[in-house]
Amino acid sequence: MGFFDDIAPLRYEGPESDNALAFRHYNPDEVIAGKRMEDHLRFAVAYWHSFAWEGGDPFGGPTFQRPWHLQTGMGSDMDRARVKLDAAFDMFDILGQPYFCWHDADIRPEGDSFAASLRNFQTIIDLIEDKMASRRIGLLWGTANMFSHRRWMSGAATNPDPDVFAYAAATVKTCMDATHRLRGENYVLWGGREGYETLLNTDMARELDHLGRFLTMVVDYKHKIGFTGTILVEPKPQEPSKHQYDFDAATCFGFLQKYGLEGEVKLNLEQGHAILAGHSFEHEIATAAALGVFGSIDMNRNDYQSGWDTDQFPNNVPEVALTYYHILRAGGLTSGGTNFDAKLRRQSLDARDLIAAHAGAMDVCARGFKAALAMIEDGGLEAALADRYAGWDSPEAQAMLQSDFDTIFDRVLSGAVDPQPRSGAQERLENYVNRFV
Ligand code: XLS
Ligand code: NI
Ligand code: NI
Repeated sequence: MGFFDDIAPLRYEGPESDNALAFRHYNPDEVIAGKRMEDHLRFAVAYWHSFAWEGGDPFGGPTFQRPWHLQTGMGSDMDRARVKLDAAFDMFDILGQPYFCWHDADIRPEGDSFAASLRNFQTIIDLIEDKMASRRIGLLWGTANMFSHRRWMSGAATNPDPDVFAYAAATVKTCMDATHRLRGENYVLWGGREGYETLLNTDMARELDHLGRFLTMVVDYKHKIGFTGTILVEPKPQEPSKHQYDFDAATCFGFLQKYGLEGEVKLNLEQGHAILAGHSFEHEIATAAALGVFGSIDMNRNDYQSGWDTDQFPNNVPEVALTYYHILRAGGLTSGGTNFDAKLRRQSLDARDLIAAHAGAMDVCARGFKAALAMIEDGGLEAALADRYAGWDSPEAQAMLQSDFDTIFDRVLSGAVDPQPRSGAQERLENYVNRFV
């Protein structure tokens, strides 16, 4: 008996349905703005929170007790990894989402050496390849977990110990190879413990240079093996390190530019990380878009009161609508996707909680996306922007940008310039958005 055996594949039943395990708004095949909804939203399930996480928190141990978890599972580590894999693909069949994502450590047990871990990993990758062959599911991205095991406690690429840097490089190579083999569309690097706890023991300039070299090796290796997916860095300001080097989108762009990688690497932005950085999600998306490095999203948010990375499934349509509005303005999710890097609450024990969490999140995203699309098609916000900046359309304004301070000074002194404050109309624009969400 499988973990999800009593749950049938979800169907779209429309907004009036009272079936708890059905889609009310997400209709994968519905064509909107010239594309199937599935192809706009590009949903992905995160293997780690859904299958590897056991429901622990800093005050207590596992609550979930899945058949593949250590405490409750049968057989060897590899036996349990296979049971977990079967359960994962059973859930993918139920949800029918087009993508999933993994860290190496989510899918394979750690062995007692690098070579042993790699053997486990390759065995599981073979099994994943088989399962993917008979299904319509793709890998949105693969990544390496270089933050859980104690060897990574002082960082991976930024570790003071060159042996750890080496272990990290070899690990990322294997994860990139597997991602390439499974035809992954992106490869992600979230800077787990690439940061510091105290400057008393940290040579920041050296660590940043090492991180720059490491990322350059990632890009070189991508080209060497002919991986055509996008390399994505995922910003986060703190947690687990007190200070993470990839603080936010703007910080990451500065880093990429310093090491000459801004044409090679894009960003995977996560709503919860934006919140931790004191930003809105749309701020991060608009920043990345303005700098030409928008790539993909992790659509999981934090609790606004608790102050840590709670990784909740999205459940706020107006927020999601603004997120997709800015994504659509940036050209949509091209090779990126909407990954649910999200976990259940610790008390949500049941298989159907996991299905309902994803179904609800997909519905919230579909509603937000439709609202965003309606705003784009109506054009109200775009028209308001065009009007607000209309002064810059004049030849004089454009010429000014090409001139210099003295020329501008002369024009202002002559009395030709007379600034008149205008309303920013924020309430009217907020009311406008409210008509769509
Ligand atoms: C942690 C990150 C992580 C990345 C993948 O906060 O969100 O889950 O998405 O390593
Ligand atoms: Ni996160
Ligand atoms: Ni994430």
